[in-house]
Amino acid sequence: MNRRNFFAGAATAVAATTVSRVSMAALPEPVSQGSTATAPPLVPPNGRPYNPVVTLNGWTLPWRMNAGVKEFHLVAEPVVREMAPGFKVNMWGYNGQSPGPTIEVVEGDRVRIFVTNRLPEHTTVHWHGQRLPNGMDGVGGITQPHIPPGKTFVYEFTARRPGTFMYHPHADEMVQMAMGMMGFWVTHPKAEHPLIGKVDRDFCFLLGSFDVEPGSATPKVNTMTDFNIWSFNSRVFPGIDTLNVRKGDRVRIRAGNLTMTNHPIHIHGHEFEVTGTDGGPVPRTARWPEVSVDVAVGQMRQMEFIADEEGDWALHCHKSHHTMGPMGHDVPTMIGVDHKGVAEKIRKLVPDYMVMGDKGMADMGEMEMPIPDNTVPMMTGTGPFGSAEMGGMFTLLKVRRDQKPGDYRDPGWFRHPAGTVAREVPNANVPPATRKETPASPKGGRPDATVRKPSGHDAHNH
Ligand SMILES: [Cu+2]
Repeated sequence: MNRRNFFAGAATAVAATTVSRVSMAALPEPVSQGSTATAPPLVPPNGRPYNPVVTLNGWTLPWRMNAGVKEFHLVAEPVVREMAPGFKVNMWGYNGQSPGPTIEVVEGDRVRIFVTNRLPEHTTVHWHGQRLPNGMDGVGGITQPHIPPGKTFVYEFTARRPGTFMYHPHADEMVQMAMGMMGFWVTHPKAEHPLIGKVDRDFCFLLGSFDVEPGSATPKVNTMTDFNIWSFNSRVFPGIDTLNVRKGDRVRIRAGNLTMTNHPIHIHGHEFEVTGTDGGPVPRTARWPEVSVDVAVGQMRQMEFIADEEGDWALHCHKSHHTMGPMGHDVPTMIGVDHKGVAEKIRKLVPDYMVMGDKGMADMGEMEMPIPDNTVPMMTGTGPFGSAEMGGMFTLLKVRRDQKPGDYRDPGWFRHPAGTVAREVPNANVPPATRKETPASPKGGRPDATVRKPSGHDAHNH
């Protein structure tokens, strides 16, 4: 994405939706987003000033001021989200995209949100983490009637505490969240806050999971835990934009988890502190350095650090199967199995048959494997040194000394200073180990090691 497209795209992609303007006359005009590019931060055109966030492969919902109240218009509707170039999935979302647009307000703002339901079934919106009147909490059947298809409801409350929040339906929740209905909400502090520091770059994204059969285009909605697509803001590597920062920037990354499992989010090259959760800012005395933070189901974590090491640093979920595409399931472990001859015989019956993973799976990142239409490979992406062998929840933090303040353009690949890249040692060749060489061990220990059974407890009890 170059600078020109970055700004031009953001300006032109925001257009009126197909919701009838006549029936919506009294409401703020709904704004829809066609682009999956990361929109530049939305500098508030009115209301109290704040430092806007950047939503990874997403955008912030514009509002109108009406007698001192910030009015937003969310439209719950079927959308097509391009999860990676060429991989389009039929989802449900808000205002043209999944996840929905980020809502940004200031502590103390009176907020009115119109929610129009264009889904084929009823819905609600729950404002996860907010202090609000009980009847605005969005739990269908409990705190409000559901919003029927075709109807518009209005929520109104004061954004009482600053912090990072999320929104999602509390109606047919398993189906609607499996289809991609979720969004981010940031309430900025109204003044200098002792626990909310100023940052130069403020990124946010939601962790998502989907079960899309390779070759199909609609998530399965009855999947409970066995999802096969792991996303940041409904995008998968290499479709996730990089987080581009200037060396020395104070960076905040806010990640919320609306999947059905936990995600240890790991950043290379830097230590961060968790400065806030959806419960609010963390007291300074309770912060400690980390390089990974587990974001449990329904949680939000706010990571902050000084980006003081130049380079292209991986930023990913540390569950290794969450950095893989949908072909990662149901592949038997073939390491150490000699396929010689077998593959030829099978190929006579199944012309496309390929031997997978007899030396590990690294070569799958490079092979041009035939895959069904409309999916992504299990391991993919190319860097300056070859195949990245990644997928899913993986992107890069790009730290550059010459990145200008406020410039979010991708600076390209890092140019490593001479002598700072791991390299081959010449004349030190050894063949890979073979199974024959590996000494057999009858009891599972190393044959030359003395095996001592721990006394006093059952050795199997580990
Ligand atoms: Cu994960």
